[in-house]
This record gives sequence, structure tokens and C-alpha cells, in this order.
Amino acid sequence: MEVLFFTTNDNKIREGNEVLNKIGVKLLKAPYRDIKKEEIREEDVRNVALAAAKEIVKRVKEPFIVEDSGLYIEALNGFPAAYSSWVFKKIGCSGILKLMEGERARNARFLCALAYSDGKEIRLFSGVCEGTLAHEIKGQGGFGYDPIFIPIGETKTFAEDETLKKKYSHRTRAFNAFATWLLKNRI
Ligand code: ITT
Repeated sequence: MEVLFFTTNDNKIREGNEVLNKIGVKLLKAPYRDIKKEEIREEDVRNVALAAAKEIVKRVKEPFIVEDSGLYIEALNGFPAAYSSWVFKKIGCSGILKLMEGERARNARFLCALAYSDGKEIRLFSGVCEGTLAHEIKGQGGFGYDPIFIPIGETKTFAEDETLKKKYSHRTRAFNAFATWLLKNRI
């Protein structure tokens, strides 16, 4: 089974395929040039993913997914939340570390919301990964905030050890929930 993935981020496709290929599902980057993921102004990634799926399903009648994810930092009242992509482009990991200077409470979580549609109804799956923010940028792997995020119970960042990402990440968890549902309901 093939599923279109409306995203500009190839890392998301790679990570999603790592989970779904095991059950015979292949994610393809959506080829449409004139349909893109429109992001509403919302702090909750679930609402962003759902709103994007509602727009896309008006025009796409084959199976597709669209995903929204973000980093929520407790000491910053949840910032940058669903604005993670924009904030990353503006200030990156070093900007986040600057905002966190002198802050001892470093709890943070990643959230991922995945909206799937078969061209008719829409279903939402989500995943959370709890962790802490490192004091410095570490590691070469992954993308986005991976070099400053340490999953709970571990000492290395997602960028230092990508096996951690496959094991615990918010995206792995959302895609696992999706895979379980697909196995029961569709394939
Ligand atoms: P699309 O909207 O086109 O799918 P995007 O990269 O802009 O791609 P989002 O709007 O969902 O994705 O923004 C999520 C941002 O949050 C992303 O750009 C990263 O900066 C960060 N992020 C999300 N998941 C991450 C992960 O697994 N590791 C590190 N950073 C992540």
C-alpha cells in the first residue's frame, strides 16, 4: 500500500518509512505542486494537522497523511510549540539554548500529530516524547532540535545516537499507533 505524505521535510518521510515499511506500507512524497500543508495559527499540533488534512481531502481522494510536530519547553510556557519550524529557522538550537541560559528546570517534550485520510474520513494519531534540554549542542544526526534534546532516562541527544530516536521519538510513537490501526482496519 502506498500513502502520500504532504510534507516539505524529507526527514519526516524517512522516519515514517522506518516504521511503516515493516508492515508493507510505503510513504511517498506528495507530488502535487499546488497543494501544500497550510498551517493555521494554533499552539496545538493536533489542530494544525487536522486543519491541514481537511483542506487537502477536498482535493485528494487517495490515501494521504500530513503531520505537524513541535517542541514544548516547560520553562518557556510551552514555547515554541506549533511554531517550532518557524522558530528553528529564525534562531535555531543555539537561540533556544540562549533563551534557556541559567535555567535549571530543563524539561521539554516533543509532540507529533499525524492525520491520515483515505480520501473520505480523517483520523488523528499522536505521539509524545518526554525529555530534557541539553546545555550544549551535541551530535551530527537527525534534524531540527535533535542536537539539544535528550529523551528521558538517557544521557545522549537524539542527534548523538539515532537509535534513541527510532526507539522513543514522538514520530515513531505516532507512526506505531497509525501502523497498529492500519493493520487492524485496512491492510
Ligand atoms: P512540514 O510542515 O512541511 O511537514 P516542517 O519541518 O516545517 O515540515 P513542522 O511544521 O511540523 O515541520 O515543524 C516541526 C519543526 O519542529 C521541525 O522543523 C523541527 O524544527 C522540529 N521538530 C519536529 N520533529 C522533530 C524531530 O523529530 N527532531 C527534531 N526537531 C523536530
